Amino acid sequence: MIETHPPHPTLPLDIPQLRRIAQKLRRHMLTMAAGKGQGYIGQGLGVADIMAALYFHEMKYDPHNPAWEDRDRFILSTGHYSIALWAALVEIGVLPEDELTQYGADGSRLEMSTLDATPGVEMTGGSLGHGLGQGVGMALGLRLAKKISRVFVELSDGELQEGSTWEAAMAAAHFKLDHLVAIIDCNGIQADGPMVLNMEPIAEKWRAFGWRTNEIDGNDITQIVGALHAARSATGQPNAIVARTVPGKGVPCIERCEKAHFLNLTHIDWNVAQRELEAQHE
Ligand SMILES: Cc1ncc(C[n+]2csc(CCOP(=O)(O)OP(=O)(O)O)c2C)c(N)n1
Repeated sequence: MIETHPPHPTLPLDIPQLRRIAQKLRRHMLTMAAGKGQGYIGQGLGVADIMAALYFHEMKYDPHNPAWEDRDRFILSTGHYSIALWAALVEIGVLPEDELTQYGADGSRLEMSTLDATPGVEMTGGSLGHGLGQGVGMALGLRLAKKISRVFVELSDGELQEGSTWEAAMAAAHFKLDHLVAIIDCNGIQADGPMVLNMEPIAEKWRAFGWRTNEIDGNDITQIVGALHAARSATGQPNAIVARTVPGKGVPCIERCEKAHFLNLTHIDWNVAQRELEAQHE
């Protein structure tokens, strides 16, 4: 069993606490999108529960030292989901909350796509299809360095249409990278609406590539935590978590958007969105 306790004294949080954190992450994301008037908010809201579980429960991570060499690594392969990472890094204390208003601003550290110059970011994102390969490289490097750190890679269903993802998947299984966890955000959308290619059955594909695979509701914190715990005990196989998420989760007017890939003032009244989020109580 992998030792995962983070060094932060208040972590890991339990399930009810994680639900509250996910709500706070959604609030941060709406603050960013409303401030800029636009953003990749649908995806961010969709993965809020996953981000809460990773940063506040599962990852070995020291927010006082985000470059700590023994940390678990998180790679956001979908760089345009940066809004979700900024929310997590603000909530855990790596970035200051007053920077949220800088999302997407010129010269900001909170770019619309991740930049590795920002504290807490492992790699620059934007060019899709590279995160899993980078994760495989990191996992191999950590093994060579005899580190016990794990590597978590978030990628999207759209990235399953890129050959580089499957090349990385083959390599991970070949090298038996059991300290690698891929979380595939299956939100069913791509840039222009629904998925262009049918990628189903997604879980079976990962199993066929030699990955220990769990398919879950990616907006159910109990299921997310369960799948992350299961991944701790993998031996000799990398782990895939196929997470079915709802774009805009928690904000009905965004959930209803047919094209939730990039939203601006023509699609969303941000005041309504914020009120709807606050109306969600456990
Ligand atoms: C290699 C590459 N090709 C195209 C793009 C342009 N692009 C940005 S986001 C996006 C949609 C990708 O869909 P998905 O990864 O499933 O993300 P989601 O719809 O959830 O935002 C595309 C095509 C890119 N960033 N990188």
